[in-house]
Amino acid sequence: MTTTDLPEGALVPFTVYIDFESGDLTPDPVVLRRGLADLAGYFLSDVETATPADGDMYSVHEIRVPATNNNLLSSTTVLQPGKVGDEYFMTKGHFHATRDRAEIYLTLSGQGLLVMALEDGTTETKEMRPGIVNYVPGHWAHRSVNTGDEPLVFYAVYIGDAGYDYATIAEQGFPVIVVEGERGPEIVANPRYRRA
Ligand code: S6P
Ligand code: ZN
Repeated sequence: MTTTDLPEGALVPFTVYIDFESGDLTPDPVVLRRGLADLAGYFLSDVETATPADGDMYSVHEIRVPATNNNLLSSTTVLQPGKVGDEYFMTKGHFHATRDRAEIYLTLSGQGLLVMALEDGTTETKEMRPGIVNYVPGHWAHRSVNTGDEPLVFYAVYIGDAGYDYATIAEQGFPVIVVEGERGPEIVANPRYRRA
């Protein structure tokens, strides 16, 4: 089949392999790597106090298709274990720029928590472990947190034109944070949360 045979907007079917342990794709266009410096200001403590302190926090590996609402974008995220102060390593977190766009997370390896929040400050936190599908409806900001000792690897599928609004979370934070308590992970109020 030549591309001239395709209906408008259609793509040629393709296949990608995902290594569930590493999160690597084949083929693998890694689109994003975020280190401690990129997360400066996201934790209560200074990122320079992080353990481990080697600078890497997470990578995103995307299965690329045009970012339009007739396509499903998808990616793996590999979030390393570690802490900044008492807070576990986490993603920046975002609302979708097109607020009503939903998303699905399937955890492939590791363990963690998925923290979600509406703009009015309502929160929901759900477990992430291999086999769990987390449905993130539109309008919910979402952040994943690695509460384990191994990389947290998950596969996310989202409507192509969802986009990213990082600024709201960067300014306001999430209403809750996830810290290591005496008996494991604890979800506590974020003293720095500012509602719009
Ligand atoms: C995209 C989806 C994920 C995140 C990734 C990194 O809609 O939610 O692929 O982009 O987990 O998190 P963040 O908050 O830095 O984009
Ligand atoms: Zn998202």
